[in-house]
Amino acid sequence: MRKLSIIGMPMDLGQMRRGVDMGPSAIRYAGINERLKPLFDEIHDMGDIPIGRPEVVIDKESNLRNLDLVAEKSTLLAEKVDEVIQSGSFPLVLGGDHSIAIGTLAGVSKHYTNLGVIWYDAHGDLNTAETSPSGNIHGMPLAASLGIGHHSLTDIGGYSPKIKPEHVVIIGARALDEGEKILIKEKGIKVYTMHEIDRLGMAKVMEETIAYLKERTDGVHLSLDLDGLDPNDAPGVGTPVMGGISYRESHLAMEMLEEARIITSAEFVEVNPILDEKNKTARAAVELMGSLFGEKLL
Ligand code: EXY
Ligand code: MN
Ligand code: MN
Ligand code: MN
Repeated sequence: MRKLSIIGMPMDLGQMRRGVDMGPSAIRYAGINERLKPLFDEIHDMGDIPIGRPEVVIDKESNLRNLDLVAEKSTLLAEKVDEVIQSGSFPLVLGGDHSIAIGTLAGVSKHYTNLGVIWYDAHGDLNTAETSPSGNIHGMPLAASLGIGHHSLTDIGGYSPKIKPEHVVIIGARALDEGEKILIKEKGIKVYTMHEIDRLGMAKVMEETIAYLKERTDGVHLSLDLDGLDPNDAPGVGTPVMGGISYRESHLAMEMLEEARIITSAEFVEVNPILDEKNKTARAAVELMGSLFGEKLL
């Protein structure tokens, strides 16, 4: 029996552009439930984790924006995700800015010995308070999940690290800060930048990614930041970077993941309907989910 649980995480506290808190609504409006219904025996839309409208607070000691709030809300998400996995259902989390991944991974990783992660993103999200140019936590969730950064972020769920660097594959990178580049080299994180995607083609990139993770991991989380896609295909994001992965290449990537049957949890983040063109980015997210979960044309 194939069960899916959808969890909305309308959190915009990890960055400064309002509107990404409406991501889950935009994705539901784009028809996620109807689209995925034929692909599962059961779909349970669990609604949204309550975030409220808290005031922006900058942590005095670390300078991190909304540190305590992000930690508090991430804990709620981690508990919900944990519950979903325990019930034998596939957790699909809708963001929210990418800081939500801290909570998602805290809920997922305890169920695996060696959890793999595909980080589909223009960015590395490998900053810490020390290396961040912005103080925005959405630029830090991958580092935090690796156990690097402020303890309030690394210790969500009461354990750290959530993942090991050799089990991470970043796909689509084209905007990395200096500290992130150093960390990637130091930890030996596998990265397919846009250069490799152009040069090898997405099919080869995914073949290699799948083989790499199959060999090393017992489950794979897909953390898909819509800004991994080119802004022409996904304009509704807070930190767009030109020259990204195309809509077609992204479909191919999702189809290959589906064929390989390696994905055990997923999140789609950074959809900001205020910055979007007629909900194009949320619609792209839903269409990609269709491919990820096995929609077939014929
Ligand atoms: N690297 C920049 C920072 O840390 O501020 C930008 C981060 C954007 C993070 C996003 C959504 O993937
Ligand atoms: Mn990101
Ligand atoms: Mn990004
Ligand atoms: Mn196709």
